[in-house]
Amino acid sequence: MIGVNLDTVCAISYLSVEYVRPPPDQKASFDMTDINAFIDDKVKTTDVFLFMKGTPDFPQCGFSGQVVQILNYLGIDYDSANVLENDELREGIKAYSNWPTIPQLYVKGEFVGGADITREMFQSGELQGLLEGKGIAVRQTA
Ligand SMILES: N[C@@H](CCC(=O)N[C@@H](CS)C(=O)NCC(=O)O)C(=O)O
Repeated sequence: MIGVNLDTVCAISYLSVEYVRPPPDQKASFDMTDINAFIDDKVKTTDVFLFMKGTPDFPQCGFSGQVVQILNYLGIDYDSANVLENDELREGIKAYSNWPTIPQLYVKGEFVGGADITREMFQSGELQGLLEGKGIAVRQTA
């Protein structure tokens, strides 16, 4: 099988998203004047929150899809926000975490990491330990 670079997958899926994105007047809006407050509220009131490209049912980037797969495999209850729907959110989450890329996974208000960190923590069992340590039920262990 020919190896596929995930950056390329992400770039391709991103381009297709841009292509189908509705014109600005139809663009979805979070209706939030203070994006920082919105992010702060989401990560502090939801046990597990994922900022991603696309949705859990339809990830629009390979990296976001990887984190979704891990969370689903572990049977975690989580909520998510699609940064492709809102440029303020897309930039705001990077500033909030001081982390330059998406996806971004939060557990009980704590930034865990992006796709690489989440995957490494999952493979080592550290992610399961972190979740269980915070009282979050994990269905599967690696
Ligand atoms: N190595 C990163 C991969 C994620 C990544 O590189 N994301 C890029 C491309 S999808 C990104 O968010 N770029 C900034 C942006 O699109 O706003 C991780 O572990 O999460």
